[in-house]
Amino acid sequence: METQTKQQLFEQARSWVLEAGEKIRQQMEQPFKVETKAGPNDLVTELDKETEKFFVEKINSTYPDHKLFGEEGFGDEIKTLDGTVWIVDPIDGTMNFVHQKRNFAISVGVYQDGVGEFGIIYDVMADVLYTGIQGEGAYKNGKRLDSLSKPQSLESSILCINSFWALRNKRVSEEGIHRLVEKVRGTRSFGSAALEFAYVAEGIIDGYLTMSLMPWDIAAGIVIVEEAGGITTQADGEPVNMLEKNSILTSHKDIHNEIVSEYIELKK
Ligand code: 2AM
Ligand code: CA
Ligand code: CA
Ligand code: CA
Repeated sequence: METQTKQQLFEQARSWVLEAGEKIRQQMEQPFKVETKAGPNDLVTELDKETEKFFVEKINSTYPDHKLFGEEGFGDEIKTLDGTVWIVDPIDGTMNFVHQKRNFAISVGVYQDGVGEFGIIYDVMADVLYTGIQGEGAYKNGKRLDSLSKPQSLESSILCINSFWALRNKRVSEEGIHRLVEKVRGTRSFGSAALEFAYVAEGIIDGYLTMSLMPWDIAAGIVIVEEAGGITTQADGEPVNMLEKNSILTSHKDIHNEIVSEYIELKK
């Protein structure tokens, strides 16, 4: 993608994200249907579906050769990342959306032949837009994010970690996670993977560790964190696969390797 084209595509994506956010803010004033998907904790609403359809229609009519890979399945069936692929989570943090009416985001990552060109994460109720364009930096409402260039230690870090870690699990040693929670300054859990990535990029949390995220949860965040100077891998330090479910550690560069090598022990 040529620079000019990438910038134009970014501007188009940004304006659609803001438009979709405005629609959500308007429509959430009216009653909307809430359903469950895989289980009682896995919610989806009419607005998740409508928002994804909004992107599908915009992209199909404007860029018919682009593909859309989205959570609610109205886009394309994606088997490879060849060409231009929009990886979209129409509402990330649906449980927050339903219960709290805040702390949810629209997440859009645009990938060219598997490489993240730009990411956009929009905190809809706060009206805060996080963006990152490959090679051009990360921004919050247009202001450059640069706090990840300062040194960081694990002792003074805040780590986002969800209650999954407090429960028994088959894949990771709880002992290492308990040591990690004792080591860091504090832990948080915001319930929106996209916002947790954005907060890492902003430097208001120092890392986010979670066992199971899909490509649409992370596509935008990975670009924004990288452009802010951070790093994202699977929890064992391996590269992320953007076509599958991944465990994720996204963080400040100074603490990433220490967490992987000294605290995360995958069970055999
Ligand atoms: P969602 O709201 O788009 O479903 C909650 O901790 C975070 O994890 C949210 O970003 C949420 O995205 C995501 N999430 C929820 N259920 C999930 C699941 N079964 N698998 C992967 N990610 C999930
Ligand atoms: Ca969901
Ligand atoms: Ca999600
Ligand atoms: Ca979602």
